[in-house]
Amino acid sequence: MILKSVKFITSAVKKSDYPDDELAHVVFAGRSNVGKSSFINSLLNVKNIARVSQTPGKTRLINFFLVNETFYLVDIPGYGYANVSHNELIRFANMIDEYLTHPKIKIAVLLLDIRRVPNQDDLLMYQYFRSINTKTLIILTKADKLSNNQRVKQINLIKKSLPNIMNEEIITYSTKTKENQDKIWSVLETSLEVKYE
Ligand SMILES: Nc1nc2c(ncn2[C@@H]2O[C@H](COP(=O)(O)OP(=O)(O)O)[C@@H](O)[C@H]2O)c(=O)[nH]1
Ligand SMILES: [Mg+2]
Repeated sequence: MILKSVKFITSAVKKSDYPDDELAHVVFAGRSNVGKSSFINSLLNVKNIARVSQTPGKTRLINFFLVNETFYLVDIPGYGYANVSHNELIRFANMIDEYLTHPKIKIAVLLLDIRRVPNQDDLLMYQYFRSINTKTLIILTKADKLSNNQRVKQINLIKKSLPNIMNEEIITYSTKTKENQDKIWSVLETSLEVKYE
């Protein structure tokens, strides 16, 4: 895949803020600190496009990036923040729920840390995508942090915790080695039903 352009489009809290066109969406979700910003930057081969999601005030918004003028990469806020008030959590959950009903979502990429067993928030997110029949790709981040033996063990543990997961829906990644980058793009391209050469 050749990246021609990546542009930050907007930050949204509600429906009326979303881009108003027919382009496909690819959603990226994951617990905070799972490596989501690093993954997006690495996948797009850019130094810091996901930086927008980290600037204060935009961290808890839904950020839209337009890729190759063809589809939106949608970065939804990392869940599982500590020190967030109950009201803030509810507001946040409503904002995400509302977005996830968007009809143009073609695939959801759920990031999980390869070293951890998915927690309740991760499982909820996974079940949610399943329940709305959204195609899901699980990325196991920070794969470089484990030995080959540990990896196999963790992949099996994680798979066991995800009901009905298929082998081809789970791919390891590392920003250090960029392993499986082509494979990931190819899954995304297939879901988007377009070919970027
Ligand atoms: N070794 C290693 N560290 C990573 C990798 N991906 C992310 N990190 C580190 O994990 C931490 C959290 O990453 P960040 O992208 O900010 O996570 P986010 O909160 O999900 O956006 C940072 O210190 C990153 O450098 C990876 O593939 N390998
Ligand atoms: Mg981030």
